[in-house]
Amino acid sequence: IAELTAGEVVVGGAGVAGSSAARHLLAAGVPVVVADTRFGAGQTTEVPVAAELRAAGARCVGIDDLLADPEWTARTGLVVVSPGFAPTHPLVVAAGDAGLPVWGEVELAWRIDHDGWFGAPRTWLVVTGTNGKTTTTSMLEAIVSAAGRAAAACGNIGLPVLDALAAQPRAEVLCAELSSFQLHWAPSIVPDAGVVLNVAEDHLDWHGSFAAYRDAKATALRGRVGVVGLDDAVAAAIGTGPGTRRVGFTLGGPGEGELGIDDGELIDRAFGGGTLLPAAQVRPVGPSGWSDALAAAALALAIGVRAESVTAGLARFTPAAHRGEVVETIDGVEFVDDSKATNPHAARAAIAARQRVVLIAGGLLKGASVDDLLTEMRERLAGVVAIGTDREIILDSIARHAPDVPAVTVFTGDDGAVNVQRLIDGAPAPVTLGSGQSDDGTGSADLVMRHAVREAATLAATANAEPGATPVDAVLLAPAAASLDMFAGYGRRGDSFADAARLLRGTDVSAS
Ligand code: UMA
Repeated sequence: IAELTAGEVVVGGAGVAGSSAARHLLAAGVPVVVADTRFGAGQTTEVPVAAELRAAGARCVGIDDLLADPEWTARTGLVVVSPGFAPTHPLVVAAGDAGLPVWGEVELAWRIDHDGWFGAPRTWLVVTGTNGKTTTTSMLEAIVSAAGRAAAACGNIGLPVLDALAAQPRAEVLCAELSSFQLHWAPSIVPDAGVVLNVAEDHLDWHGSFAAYRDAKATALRGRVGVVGLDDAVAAAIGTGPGTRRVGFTLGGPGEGELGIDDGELIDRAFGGGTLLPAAQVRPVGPSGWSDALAAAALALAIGVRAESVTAGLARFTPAAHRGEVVETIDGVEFVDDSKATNPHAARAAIAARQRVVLIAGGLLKGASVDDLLTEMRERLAGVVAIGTDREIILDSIARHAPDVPAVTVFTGDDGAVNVQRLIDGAPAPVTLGSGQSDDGTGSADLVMRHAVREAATLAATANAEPGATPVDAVLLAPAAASLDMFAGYGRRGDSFADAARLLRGTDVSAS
């Protein structure tokens, strides 16, 4: 690979993707410089991975320190960036100005795979879309494995693609969940088959525009088979090239060349598979689970997996945590952890799977709007509890688009105390219900979550006390936002919700 012998390789970011790239390059004897903000001069905390990378032969530098060195581009043959690096990142801009190639870890993995570093090239199946990627990828891995072929779920799901390539025993089929970031930085990849599940507003701050975000996702459809979600207007409108067989899937009855649902059964009318399995057997329950199952089935069938294996793989599949898990049930109300719903589109799907909910939302909206979510889901909302950095944006949107939905906000004040405020339609200012500090050492994020869950339970109980109203079946954590303002990740946020829900058991939440 010429780019690896043209000088040093600068790896941008020492997170999951960057450290994996650095490790594999170092193992192959390529000189590597790892640049990360956390390695900068004046940064006091020693990053554990730096010691490991240094021991393997890497030079670890701060990004500003690297950019301040006028010689760096002359020494460098290639820049490998982590998915978090946007095209506007100073490292990327400087590399571009110097005419250096910029690859992501997935591009590097593709080149390495096709250069035969780890044996014959694998079969690449790519799953992308705004929502449902992880579930679809996991279902796909289950189906391919059920067919007796060694499969590895990798990419955005957590295992870097390079690590999946290097792993023993060898995986023949890569089930790669790729985010728009990863696809943007992987311009060469041509998967055997790929799917765009759906495309809704997300990561606009990174891509700069919706069109750029959509176009990044569209590259998943460059292979022999390109699968699109027909029920999503944006995905359905993405074109495929002349060499690509286009296959659609829908929750409705499938036309010729499509997969869909007829009479409660998942049906394949594209690859000759016929009836696959009853929708009622698919986990997770509900329309988004069926869509994901159809997409996974299409990709597997596209590489010759037989219908029996699709049936077997889907029948034995169980969803991962934080994706619509029921963590507690109190007085007939389920407490549902969909912490993975990190954008409005995913939150919308989570709400739509229920009849009426009290929603806990908020965190980092990343530039997305919740206006459509609230307008469309208004009838199903018995209340909203807003938390996190962007809670004001949510409250403002409720006031404008769903003023009849009761709203509560929970936040930590400057003094460290947790405040609970209720918005009352028409009132000039929110009513403060109470504030207080933890007396048992609970961290402020967990304390906010506890109050939020309690308030949500109270809103649910109040709504269910109203005669004749549609019953509230769930208190739903579907934040529509990223978690990093409060928690170490969506998993921690979901765990915090589950703990708070369990604490409620046996307490009286009816008083409002
Ligand atoms: N960094 C800098 N400067 C910057 C940005 C980042 O120095 O301007 C450094 C950070 O200090 C840190 C590292 O880069 O050390 C982090 O890199 P990263 O944010 O790109 O993340 P990784 O740890 O490499 O993980 C990435 C994906 N992260 C993102 O896309 C943000 C992981 O997806 C993925 O699992 C992993 O590669 C393996 O492929 C996570 C994610 O949040 C789950 N994905 C987004 C989503 O699902 O919505 C797209």
